[in-house]
Amino acid sequence: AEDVETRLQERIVDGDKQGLTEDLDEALAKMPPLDIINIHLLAGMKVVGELFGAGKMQLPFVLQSAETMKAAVAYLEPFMEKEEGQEKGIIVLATVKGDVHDIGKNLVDIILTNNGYKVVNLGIKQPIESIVAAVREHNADAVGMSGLLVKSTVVMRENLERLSKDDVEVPVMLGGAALTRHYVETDCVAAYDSGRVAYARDAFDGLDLMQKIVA
Ligand code: B1M
Repeated sequence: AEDVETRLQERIVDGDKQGLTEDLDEALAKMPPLDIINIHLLAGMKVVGELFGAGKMQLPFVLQSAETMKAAVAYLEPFMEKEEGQEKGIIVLATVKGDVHDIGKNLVDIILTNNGYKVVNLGIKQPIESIVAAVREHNADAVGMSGLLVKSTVVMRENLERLSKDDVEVPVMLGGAALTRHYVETDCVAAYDSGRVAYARDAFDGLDLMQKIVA
């Protein structure tokens, strides 16, 4: 197909890893790795979400798209600029209980890590107990919760209630496609009276918040 940008987007939609690295190399000659991810690969994931939501794509194919996305991100990661020097702060990051979506969370991990933060990435389907334990163990400066399902937005609010109950005061950032800024700034803020909670629209927003939290 046409230009490399279009081909990459199509690879995500089709879940096609054959020749992926060659296309990524070609794209790397034209633009920075984060642009490849944020503009072209995510455009493909958006199409996948639309097709799946409309019943035009079955789950196993969505999974193949996700695996292609992960392979591409893993390939691009070493090409990203890394800030050297002192560790700027520690964040515990997790996809919440009941939710397996982790591509967005892992992008947040990469961007924070490359910008000098230590990320304790707990993985997917994490109950609040594990998050609290990790905060204590690592003496974390912040918690990041991710989740893409509508029901995860409820889990996040419940998690915040639990943090309040346990007198955890660490700042929290929330991200994921089903969240809205309004929900975070009303319901979630109300649920977390012992600490601060903020909404991150994307991974860069997350970096911005982290910079403010540990400033
Ligand atoms: Co699922 N899925 N999925 N899925 N999936 C969605 C989320 C869905 C919207 C698709 C649709 O219907 N159109 C829908 C949710 C519906 C809803 O709740 N309203 C859905 C569904 C229904 C499901 C299942 C229930 C399907 C089923 O089993 N019948 C099931 C859920 C299982 C479970 O969790 N218990 C399921 C499974 C899967 C796969 C396993 C096949 C796969 C995930 C693979 C993986 O992650 N390892 C998958 C995928 C790939 C998607 C879509 C197509 C793409 C998600 C994605 O990776 N996007 C998705 C459609 C969509 O989102 N529109 C969909 C790219 C990623 C970079 O974006 O994670 O949003 P995102 O991250 C963004 C921001 O949100 C933000 O930064 C990133 C960009 O910089 N961000 C943060 C995210 N977390 C952050 C945390 C932060 C800060 C920013 O700080 C802490």
